[in-house]
Amino acid sequence: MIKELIIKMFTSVLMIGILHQCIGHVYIQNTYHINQYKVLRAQAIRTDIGVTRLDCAAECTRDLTCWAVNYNPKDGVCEHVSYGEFPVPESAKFVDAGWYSMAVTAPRDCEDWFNRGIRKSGSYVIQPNLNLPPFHIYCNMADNGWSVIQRRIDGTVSFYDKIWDEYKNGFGDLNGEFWLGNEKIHELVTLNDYKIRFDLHHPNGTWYYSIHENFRISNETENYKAYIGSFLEGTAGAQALSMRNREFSTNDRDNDSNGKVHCAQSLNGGGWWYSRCGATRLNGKYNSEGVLTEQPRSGISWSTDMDKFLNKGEKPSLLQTMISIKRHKKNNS
Ligand SMILES: [Ca+2]
Repeated sequence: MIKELIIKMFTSVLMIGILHQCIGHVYIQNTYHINQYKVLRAQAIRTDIGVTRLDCAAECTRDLTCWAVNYNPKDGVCEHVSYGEFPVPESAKFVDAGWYSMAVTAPRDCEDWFNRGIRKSGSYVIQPNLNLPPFHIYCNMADNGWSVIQRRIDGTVSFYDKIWDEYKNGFGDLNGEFWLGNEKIHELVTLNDYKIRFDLHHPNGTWYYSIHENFRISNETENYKAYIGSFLEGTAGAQALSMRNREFSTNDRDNDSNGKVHCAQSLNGGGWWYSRCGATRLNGKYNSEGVLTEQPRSGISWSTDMDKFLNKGEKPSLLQTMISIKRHKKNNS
């Protein structure tokens, strides 16, 4: 609501010429809405001097509380304005010679950050849908920027006992182990076509991976049902197809395809798109030995195909996993 008002306000006098001239090919169009007046000078939450217009706007996108900037090219003065000050009252809005104000929106995903020149993996603010608030996500900047929706590293965060609402809203630490949250995943994959990548660290020391096209999940009303397209490439096989058309289940919600068993609960498998129940559960109970066990039930499992890599007849429990998504170039040039 607030965001819509500010966008409307700024776009009413959008100056495309300046946008192209100043932003050039490095930044993404539609990110900056430039206006020739200045807002709320007295209430700037931060002021930088001697910066470029580009850096001024870029710095704003890194801060969740910054929704607009005032910029004066003469001395490179950059004022950050907080969303808390909007909608801007007419009395506070005035034309000031030499100043420009820009409403700034965050990138829609990690690839947009990569295209802005960011190369360091870490937590960044994105805003896939301009009508919804921006949020933080972990970006893996390898291979042009993947938006990470799940990460397991060492068992610090417990996944198997989390309930529906926790999987819905996300949990964990973005710089460590986490589940981004089904609402955010749904928001991310709804407006563009995404491919999905699974990175799996087997206890034999090898990383395996698998990429499928056309990944999306429906909304909560449809239990975040998963849609998975064709296998594109990878060393971990097409096991993700087991998730195709499956609804999400958790400890406290049984939406799987097995009428007799509550897969998430009985396998200590955590929230997942179970079939009947299948071998795949990347949110299962962590086993630091790297072994899938029955008593007690624990393990992070992908596919029976991966069993052959272990000795001693033991079944492997993955030691690290990462699930990430990126826009599919075929459909989004
Ligand atoms: Ca069931």
